[in-house]
Amino acid sequence: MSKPLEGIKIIDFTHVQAGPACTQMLAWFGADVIKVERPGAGDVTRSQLRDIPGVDALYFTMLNSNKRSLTLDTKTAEGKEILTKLIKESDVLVENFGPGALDRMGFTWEHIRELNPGMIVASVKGFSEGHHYEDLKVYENVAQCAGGAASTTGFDDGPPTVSAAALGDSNTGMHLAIGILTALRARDKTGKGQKVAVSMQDSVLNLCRVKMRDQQRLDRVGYLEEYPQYPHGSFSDVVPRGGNAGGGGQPGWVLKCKGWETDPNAYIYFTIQGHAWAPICRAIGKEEWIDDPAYMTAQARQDKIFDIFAVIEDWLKDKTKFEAVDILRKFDIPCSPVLTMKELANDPSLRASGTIVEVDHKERGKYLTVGSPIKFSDLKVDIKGSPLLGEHTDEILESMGYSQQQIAALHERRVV
Ligand code: CAO
Repeated sequence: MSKPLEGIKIIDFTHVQAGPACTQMLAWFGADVIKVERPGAGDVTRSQLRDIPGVDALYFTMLNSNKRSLTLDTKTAEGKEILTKLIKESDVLVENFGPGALDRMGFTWEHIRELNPGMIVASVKGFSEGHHYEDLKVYENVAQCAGGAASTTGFDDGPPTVSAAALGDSNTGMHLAIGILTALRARDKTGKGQKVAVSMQDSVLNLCRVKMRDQQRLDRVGYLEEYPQYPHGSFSDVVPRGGNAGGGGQPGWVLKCKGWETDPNAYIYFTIQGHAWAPICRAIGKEEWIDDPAYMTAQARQDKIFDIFAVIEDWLKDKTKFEAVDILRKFDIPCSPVLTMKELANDPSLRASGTIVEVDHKERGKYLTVGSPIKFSDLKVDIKGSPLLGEHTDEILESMGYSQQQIAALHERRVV
């Protein structure tokens, strides 16, 4: 079956996580993604946090599946010549170098556009162009702090806290993928390429939209009723850290289950969805609360929400997180066990859906990765192992018209 992005050739100048997450997804959907790496070294994640000596680290293999690897020193004249040819025959160039690196290499947007007017040049930077921090290099947690996630995450009595979810990296990559697909659609109509730029700060902020909502509510009314600080604590003039409170109109919290004293993940997330109040009361054996004016509306419950959670925890104390959810699901209550990476890795449903997949790697053998979170009715996403450094250099150069002799000479001079 032909894949939707088949025929789209992408020069993948990305490294670490933000860029590779984007190009990996495009490769899954059929694009020919040529990862261009420095000879001898490659993407720094090949050697970061290795679990097997001398073998590409999981950090690399889990972000670079379905790609081809071309080694090329783009700072040499011959390397620039090869890159120039590649630009002429490709559709998209994706990069997440530090600010100005592509320009310093001699490939400004203007120059690339001259070489190939249909080319889409997609970039990730820490901050957007013209921003007063535009010169900064940025990693994941830096972006989470710059984008408003850290100041609003954690508990009121603790420091700003970063999330384990890659809001700065992979999230930015997903934004970039949307930008690239949009630019490809525009090119279908106009024949022209364009520059697509996504900043990590903006991408984090985009996911913190409801916190910006809360800032404006706070400015107007001086409190935020769904935060644990309300009504017993106090508010300053900035959105506080809300702990595990539900971010929407539904109060929620992480609640202890049987075994929490020894198992740090023996918890469920419990949501008190307004219209589910009666089923909640029935589920936890508190029928008398259903029609009690002191409990029957969300507003009436607000000042005793933590007392209510304490009662639910008492109900949970002889149930494991899985037993609890199995009961609560029958009452249509939005909840989930707090799942560990180990539980997720072995989850039969995730294996069956292809969200957790086992892939083969030439040197490492089998490893687990996270497959496509997007499911299609007419596309089966087939996840392949990541390429070894320079694994496809010769075949790519041959397809560009270089002879065996020329390729051997390029290897000799360490251009590839
Ligand atoms: N051949 C020759 N040179 C190459 C090359 C190749 N194939 N590929 C890269 N290079 C060179 C670049 O030209 C650049 O050289 P100069 O700085 O001399 O111009 C250098 O390698 C790469 O620089 P860099 O700034 O990208 O790398 P770094 O390790 O210093 O910084 C990072 C890493 C991630 C902080 C920076 O790339 C960055 O801020 N990127 C944008 C934001 C981003 O994506 N961050 C997320 C990363 S995931 O957490």
